[in-house]
Amino acid sequence: MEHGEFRGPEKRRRRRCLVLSVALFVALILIIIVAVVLGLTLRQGSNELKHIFLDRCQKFKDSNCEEIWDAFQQAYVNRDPCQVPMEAYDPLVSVASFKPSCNRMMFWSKTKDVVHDFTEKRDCFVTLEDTLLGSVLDGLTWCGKEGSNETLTTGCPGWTDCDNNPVRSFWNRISAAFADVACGDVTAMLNGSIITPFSPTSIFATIEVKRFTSTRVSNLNVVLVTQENAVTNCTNASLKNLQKELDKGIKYNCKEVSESQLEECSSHPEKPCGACW
Ligand code: DVN
Repeated sequence: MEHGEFRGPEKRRRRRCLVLSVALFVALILIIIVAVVLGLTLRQGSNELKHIFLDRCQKFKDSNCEEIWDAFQQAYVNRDPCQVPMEAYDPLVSVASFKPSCNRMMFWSKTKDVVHDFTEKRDCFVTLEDTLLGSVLDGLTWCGKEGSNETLTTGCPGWTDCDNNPVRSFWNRISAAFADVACGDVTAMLNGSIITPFSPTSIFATIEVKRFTSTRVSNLNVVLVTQENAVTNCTNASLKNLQKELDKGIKYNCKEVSESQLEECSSHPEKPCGACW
């Protein structure tokens, strides 16, 4: 066999090796680029959340925001995001405790937008979302994972994916703390456009109402927000359940108030607080 005959296959083999080596090298570079971009994105998400948290926290005078951030993080960092019970946030509630606002506390259920539209325009009521802990994370999502000290803001379990997820446990825990300081006349804005304004699975029902005690709370005033197509009224069966759930000694009353009446009242912040219903 002529020496030259080896050159053909040998040449082709070398060329194949070269192409394969270049392909592997390019693939390795791409993997490194993806890993770095992913790492930066995750870190950016974590830094962004902390920035928002501290920015909102600093609106509350005399708050040690770094200490509050550290107490917040310890609840979920380096933990399975479906194994974060509400008690994990106990140290956070300790460093950012709630102050009672007797006769001004507003609870709500299925009325998030209308209640905050109302309370923002008039300085009559305080909702959980008006407090430090209720505002720093409102509308945000976060979690951790085992083996990492990162705060993740993507790839986290959703509200219903598992009970003990970081976001739901946070809202459950601070809702409990807010209800624990409820005092005097307490108001609850409920939704008259749904069949069960007092939903048995809501935070208001499962956590907050259960913590109203007649030693502090004298009245629960339900404001049932109705629209033209009102679905229900104050005789609703679920509201009767609410009355049964209430601690004995807390007086209950309910008023149907149209959304338009609330809007009209909001546009006249000079009106006395009690004039809207
Ligand atoms: O009294 C209020 C307030 O103090 C708060 O702490 O708890 C009470 C409101 O909770 P709620 O009674 O369960 O009323 P909602 O309207 O069913 O739920 C309140 C919020 O929980 C929702 O607005 C959701 O927050 P979001 O996404 O609008 O920022 C969240 N939520 C409840 N069920 C959810 C859910 N988010 C996603 N999926 C669900 N199934």
